[in-house]
Amino acid sequence: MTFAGGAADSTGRGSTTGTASQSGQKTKSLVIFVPGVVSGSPIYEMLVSGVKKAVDEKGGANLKVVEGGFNQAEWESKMTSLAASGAYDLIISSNPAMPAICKAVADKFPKQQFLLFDGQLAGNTQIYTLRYNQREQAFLAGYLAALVAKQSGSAKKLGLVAGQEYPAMNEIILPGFLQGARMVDSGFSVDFRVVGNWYDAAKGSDLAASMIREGATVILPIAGGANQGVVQAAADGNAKVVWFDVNGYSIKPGVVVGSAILKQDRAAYEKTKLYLEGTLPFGKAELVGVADGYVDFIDDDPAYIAAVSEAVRKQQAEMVAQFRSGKFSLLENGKEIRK
Ligand code: RBF
Repeated sequence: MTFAGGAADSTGRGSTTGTASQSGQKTKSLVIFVPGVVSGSPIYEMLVSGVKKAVDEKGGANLKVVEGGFNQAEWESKMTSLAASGAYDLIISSNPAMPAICKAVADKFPKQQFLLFDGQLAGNTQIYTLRYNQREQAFLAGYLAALVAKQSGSAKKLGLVAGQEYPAMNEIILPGFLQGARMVDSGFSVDFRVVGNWYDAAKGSDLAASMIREGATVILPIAGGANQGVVQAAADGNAKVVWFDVNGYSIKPGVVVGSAILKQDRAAYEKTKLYLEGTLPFGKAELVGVADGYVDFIDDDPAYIAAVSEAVRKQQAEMVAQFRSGKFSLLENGKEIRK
């Protein structure tokens, strides 16, 4: 008999109705492979906290977190080592590059299962993926950014600082940001610049400062640890920032004027829980957006209310309400759907 040690906790004395031990299932071992580092990348922080919450709540499972670091050339071999060890029932990860890497590893290790977020691969029975409608997320960021820029009376120019170029950035996020801005005024353009990694705050700051000199008034940083540099340059240059993925208002109140978020913590919690319950639909690729409750714009934070005029907040709220109710939605290719 296998002892389901993971189900025990400090209060586990006496008559707890442990699920894993009683059903005779073995303790599950889970590992989160972070493609980068956790610190400075909220999308990874949410991944870890959501998975941890599910594991703590369900019991009967072990969890390890492994940071893959910033050398992307090493990710596949590191992932291969995790699978080859045979130590983990489930490998969890997140970013658009992971499905292809995990598919290659899955082919070599047919028993290894994967739970992947922020990426897409359908039809592989070892892999489940969930990604977010980032056209909607970026649209809401762009709409607010343009409202703020327009109200300030400055040039119709926004900025986007990305860690690197990748298909979701070039084909979904950047065009979505521009689409949102142009819904406010068709004269808007976006100055797009790339740091070249996900950590260099000095480079992020230089790029943002240069954009600001050339007329950009509101900047969207999507560059992990380099985002801090963008915020500093905006504060120094009297520009504004729209945050992505999590609530960023407290990072620099008055400078951060919007937060277009993903609920990756919620998704990671829910899908890990399904896995532990034995009902995660491997082979499926899901896409979730604002109306599903996984993408949103935070408009009730006191720092947002303090930083942004009532007129702008009202217009933004009307747009957000349409997305939340499902009256207005966007396909990832930008097609507008009105119900
Ligand atoms: N986003 C981060 O915040 N930190 C990272 O270290 C990071 N690394 C990435 C590496 C690759 C290869 C790709 C394609 C994307 C990466 N992203 C990273 C972006 C992330 O997947 C997502 O697009 C953004 O967080 C916006 O939601």
